Amino acid sequence: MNVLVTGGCGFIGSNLVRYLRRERPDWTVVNLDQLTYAGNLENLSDLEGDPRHVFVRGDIGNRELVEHLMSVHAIDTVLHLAAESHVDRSILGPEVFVTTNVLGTQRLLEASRARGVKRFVMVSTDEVYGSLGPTGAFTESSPLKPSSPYSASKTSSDLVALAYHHTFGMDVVVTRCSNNYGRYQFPEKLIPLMVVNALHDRPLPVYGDGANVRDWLHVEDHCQALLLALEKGRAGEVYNIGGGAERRNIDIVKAILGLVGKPESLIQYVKDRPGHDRRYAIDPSKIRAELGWTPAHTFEQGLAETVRWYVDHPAWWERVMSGAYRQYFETQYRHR
Ligand code: NAD
Ligand code: TDX
Repeated sequence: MNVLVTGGCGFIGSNLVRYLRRERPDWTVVNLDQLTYAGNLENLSDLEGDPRHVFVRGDIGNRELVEHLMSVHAIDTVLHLAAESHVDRSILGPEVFVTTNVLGTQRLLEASRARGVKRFVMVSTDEVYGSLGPTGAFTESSPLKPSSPYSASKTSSDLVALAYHHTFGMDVVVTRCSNNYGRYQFPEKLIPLMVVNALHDRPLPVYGDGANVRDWLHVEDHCQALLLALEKGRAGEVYNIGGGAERRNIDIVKAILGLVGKPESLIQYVKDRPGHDRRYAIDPSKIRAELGWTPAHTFEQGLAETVRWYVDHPAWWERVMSGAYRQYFETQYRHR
């Protein structure tokens, strides 16, 4: 098998590339990534010299490039993760979210259709369903009501992917997962941001009253679910993936402070995120019943391990936050 993973230098993508190399050692993984601020080849430095991991720097929206690499590497399957992924950034500047997430995805689908790929897995998000009240959970048939420019762009790409199945008969599987956490997450997202700020004795900015709830999924459990969706999912189907760990933001922030031994006086309540979704919760019955998926990590253990990883790897987050590694990489490219 020759698999194209898009966004393989980002948080989930790099964990997924490593997971695939470990679990399916005879597959070749071609990793197409533009290396935006969120993508770092350093996330995969342990795979340097691995002949079955091929990195290509480029834009999913560059049809010529995508068709060329699909043909050169005889790609038969696509796992599509590349996206602009941060809600707050989509509020500051929505345009690139539509360009990458919607148009980029459509172009990648078109190239995949032309190539006749056997399966296209579209990694979507639970944010397509919008916000929940205090009870209930999203099922695959919950109405789609995205709130932010980010989630609206993901909903559009999710629906375009399903349209390629319904209209053109392409083999597409859509997954909608909850909030991931784990190693190599860029420190703009809640958990790594709070760890890094706490380690620097900087204020921890909690939006609104801190009582917004997210359903947390360990990135390795997510990778396992994606491989199952790829190998056993049914074409044209949507699968929700959730960790079954609903937590209030403020409780996570306090747990992180406890783990790094810093005082709660670092917590600073700040102005709420505009349009902030109150609660997400996932009903993962379908993927459990059909694909036999169950998460292996408990949240408390996974959080403690993740926090420990950030504490032990300051050089990683200092470099990715300063863009130092990307600048080095770009210099290397210019000289070639
Ligand atoms: P990330 O921001 O860490 O990584 C995104 C990657 O995509 C980066 O490596 C970036 O360089 C690359 N990229 C961006 N634009 C590109 C383009 N035009 N062409 C090629 N590559 C490009 O994101 P993540 O958190 O790893 O999320 C991966 C996917 O999972 C996204 O589609 C996201 O919407 C989805 N998702 C994430 C979460 C989460 O909690 N992180 C939850 C649900 C769904
Ligand atoms: O500084 C902060 N303070 C704060 O209170 C940040 C960065 C976040 N928050 C809150 C907002 C959310 O309620 O924490 C919660 C989690 O925020 P994010 O880490 O930004 O994630 P979220 O907005 O929930 O979106 C994430 O999950 C769904 C990913 O970023 C998306 O890519 C994914 O689709």
